[in-house]
Amino acid sequence: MNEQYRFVVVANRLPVDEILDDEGKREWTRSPGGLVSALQPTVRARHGAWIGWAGGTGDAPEPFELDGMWLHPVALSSDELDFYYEGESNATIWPLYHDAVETPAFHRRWRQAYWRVNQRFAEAAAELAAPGATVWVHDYQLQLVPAMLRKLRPDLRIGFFLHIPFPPVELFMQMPWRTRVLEGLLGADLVGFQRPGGAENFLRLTRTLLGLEPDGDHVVVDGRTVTARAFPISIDVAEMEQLAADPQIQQRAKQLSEELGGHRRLLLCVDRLDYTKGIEHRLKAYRELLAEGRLSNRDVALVQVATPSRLRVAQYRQLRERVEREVGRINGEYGEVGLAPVHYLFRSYDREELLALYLAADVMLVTPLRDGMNLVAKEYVAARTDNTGALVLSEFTGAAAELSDAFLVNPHDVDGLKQAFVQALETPPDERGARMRRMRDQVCAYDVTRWAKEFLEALGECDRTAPR
Ligand code: ADQ
Repeated sequence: MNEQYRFVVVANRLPVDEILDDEGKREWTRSPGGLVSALQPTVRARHGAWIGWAGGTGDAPEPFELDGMWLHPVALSSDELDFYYEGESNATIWPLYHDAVETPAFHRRWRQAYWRVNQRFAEAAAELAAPGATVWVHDYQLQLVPAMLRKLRPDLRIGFFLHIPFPPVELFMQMPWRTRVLEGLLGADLVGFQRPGGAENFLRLTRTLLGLEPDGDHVVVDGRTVTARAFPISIDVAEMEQLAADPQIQQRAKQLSEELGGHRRLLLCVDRLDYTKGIEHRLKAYRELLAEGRLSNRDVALVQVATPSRLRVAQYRQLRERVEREVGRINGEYGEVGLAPVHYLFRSYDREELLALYLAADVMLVTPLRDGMNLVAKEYVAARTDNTGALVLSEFTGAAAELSDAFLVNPHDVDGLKQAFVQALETPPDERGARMRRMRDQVCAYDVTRWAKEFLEALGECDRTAPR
């Protein structure tokens, strides 16, 4: 029998990126990101493994060790990439769970691929987990894994964390295979959400769909107790602060400000190019402010970093076209030579350049139509170690519950957005500083390590027997 592990993480992606060396030989580097930094010490300490897709199609690479983690790639065929990943995960579940801000598409062959791939992940976990091990399953691509895994291995302690919002009952009911998803999640001992509202929606559904009787934060199903609670995810604060203190990054931030014209104030937006992020509403508000003369391209510049994302999905390609047309329109109508009102950067950045942008930004605009948490907002706050800067934040992000000192907005209200942009720029430095200090206290007190620790402690404490 192969080696088994006391702690297993199951996520759609492995925490690595493939690079080819000069001779075309494959190498792996750890992908940056809070989740990996939070989980790696735990994986290591518990002699653990991580199961996930490595990125390509066809046969999966052989399992390997990296930075103290045992990484176990799961294969996807190119049809499965189309149907399980781009179809069911990103064109059905993603829009539905984000308030259906884009219309979800429902196709039987997509969901069949989703079932098949979830079964593959569950089987890999069943094989790798030691007797009585803890398995932590992540996110909307793998909602059936908890029940599938429990069937194979009832001895395991299974946790599930959903990184995106869990929708209200009325929306969830649109899913043609809604009962199966719910039962899939109920295979876990602990189901974690970003916000208490997600846990409430989930527990309410167990009553509506399955006739169960949720009680407080748990529900009894098939003689087992399943707990549902909120664990708001956070960021690696120490990493942010360390980068913010780096003289080279500070120098780069100065250089960025000078390149924008020195005195011009910088409004920064950093999003994956996704229709949930409210990019179009934000650009419209900015265009109207320029049109009305309330802002001028001589005094401000907006930098929109748009990370390429899911470009094989039609809705994402169309969004890209609309955003790029709007940026062209704004620059065409309100720009001058050397003074573009919008700087649009369609690419990924390393952490250093992102940090330099955070340090250079006078105001950060984070205005999604719906977002499970939004780590960009927390990263910006963590990076502002001198308590300068201002955050405009959508009420519809998970982060808004913790960052109530931001300039909170309803992103559907264009006049409200305009008001908030101007207010964030014009509020006196004292008040901006006080707001930032309170937000920093909040983010620093609850970082991603604490998030992981609290989830795993709660999972360890789950009493899995039904109350008598
Ligand atoms: P995302 O929707 O991807 O995450 P977010 O939480 O903002 O959104 O995380 C994005 C991450 O990517 C941040 O760490 C950011 O720094 C980084 N990033 C963005 N643009 C980049 C660029 N151009 N170059 C390099 N890095 C970039 C999902 C959910 C969120 C939830 C997270 C974590 O949608 O609601 O907060 O998972 O649970």
